Amino acid sequence: MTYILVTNDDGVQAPGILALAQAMRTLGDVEVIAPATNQSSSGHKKTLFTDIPISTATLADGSSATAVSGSPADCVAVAALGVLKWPPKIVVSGINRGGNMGQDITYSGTVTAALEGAIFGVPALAVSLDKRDANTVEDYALAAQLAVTVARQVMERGLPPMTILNLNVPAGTTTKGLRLTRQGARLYHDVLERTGDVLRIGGPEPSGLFEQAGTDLWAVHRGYASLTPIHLDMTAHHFIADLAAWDIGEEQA
Ligand SMILES: [Mn+2]
Repeated sequence: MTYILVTNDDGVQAPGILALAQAMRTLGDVEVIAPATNQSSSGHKKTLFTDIPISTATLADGSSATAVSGSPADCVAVAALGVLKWPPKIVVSGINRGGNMGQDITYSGTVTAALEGAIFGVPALAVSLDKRDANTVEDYALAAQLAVTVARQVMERGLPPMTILNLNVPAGTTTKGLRLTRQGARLYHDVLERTGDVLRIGGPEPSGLFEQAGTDLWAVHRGYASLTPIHLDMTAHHFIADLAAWDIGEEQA
């Protein structure tokens, strides 16, 4: 039987992971391994040389899961290193409460858990719902359905090395369809709040450059689901020629 690993960053008891796990069961056997608590915005954190407690959790539908007191990437790493059967056919991460578009993907534990799957050589899909107040399993129904459609193709076709897919779904019960997109540009509006020696980063929700056609933010802003292929090679190829002209003692080949 095909085996699917499901994780997230909102925590093992979040409604989005339950919706995702239930949907993925239509494609194969599902194991859920996820952070014990909300690890949103934890980035690609990996816990090394530090204890990582695990426990068994029961989801709201009575199914069991593994709860990890670590980061989303830790969940995938410990699964790969022997906690669970390995490899799965696919790692699916989400469904995140809130979109992960533009530069969000570097902060997102949802996306970085998928990237960890790619590092361990398994095709991976990150799924996010562009709705910050999605608090019921029903809120995630459409995103879960789209995740099944994309995951089925990934399982049939595979993905290139070090490549994941990033699926973002607009709020609501329908979309205008699916767009293949490139990573767009978020605009953050962070505000530093200070109480004596205690700092807090707050402020309004981020926005983005919604008019850049063909981007993730452009598509979701217009009611389309967005699918972006993401690569772990972050080299700025367009800057290499200019950088070569710097006076930094580079050895010529
Ligand atoms: Mn999250």
